[in-house]
Amino acid sequence: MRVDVVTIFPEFFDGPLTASLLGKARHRGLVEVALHDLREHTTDPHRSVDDEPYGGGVGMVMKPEPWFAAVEAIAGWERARRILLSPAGRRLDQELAEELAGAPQHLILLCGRYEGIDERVAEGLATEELSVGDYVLAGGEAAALVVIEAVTRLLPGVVKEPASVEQESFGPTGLLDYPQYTRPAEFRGMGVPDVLLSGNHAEIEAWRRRQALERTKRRRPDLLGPDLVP
Ligand code: JA8
Repeated sequence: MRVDVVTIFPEFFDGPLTASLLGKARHRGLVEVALHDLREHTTDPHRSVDDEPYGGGVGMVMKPEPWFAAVEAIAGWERARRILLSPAGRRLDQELAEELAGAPQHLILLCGRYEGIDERVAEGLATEELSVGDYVLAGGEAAALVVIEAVTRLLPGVVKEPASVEQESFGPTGLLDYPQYTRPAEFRGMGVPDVLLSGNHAEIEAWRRRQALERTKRRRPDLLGPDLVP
């Protein structure tokens, strides 16, 4: 998988891309992430990336030219999924993350800032707009990191135990995960459900299925489908 990120803050990504799962996946060559500074694609002496909105109003709007220049300088850009992070985009979910992890294994993530981006970037450059949730961030960078992490951990060989991807919340079961415990058996007066200490694997599996279903009903009834929403 190849991911190109266009941003005015490439340094925003330094920590998250080197630490933990992403750092390891990059080190192992399972995902390649390249950062592109939008300002490098400006042509004026002030390296301007924004301007006043036509029609007036508050704030600044990001200019289209640097976006087109930055993306068109990326090899293979025409065949890539070119994703503009935006609160107005399609909401990312596990199904979309799985789709993005498949072909064409080349993503270009466009991270906007300010009050908005000239609409011609969404219309004529991006293939789609994507949001990570119904709240407004200060820019697309944190959203891009969410996309990169959600997609990377689905790539073959990134997560050691494929079973941990299969049974997790929003995984193929469509349910939230069951509660987990480890030692000690008693901690600050809080115990561990007896069934987990019983060694009875059939009973443990039945308990886990019941717990997953119960907590999904209680916390996220929307995941069980419209019929089951109270
Ligand atoms: C924002 Br500014 C900006 C750019 C992209 C996104 S995605 C999201 N939820 N908020 C804000």
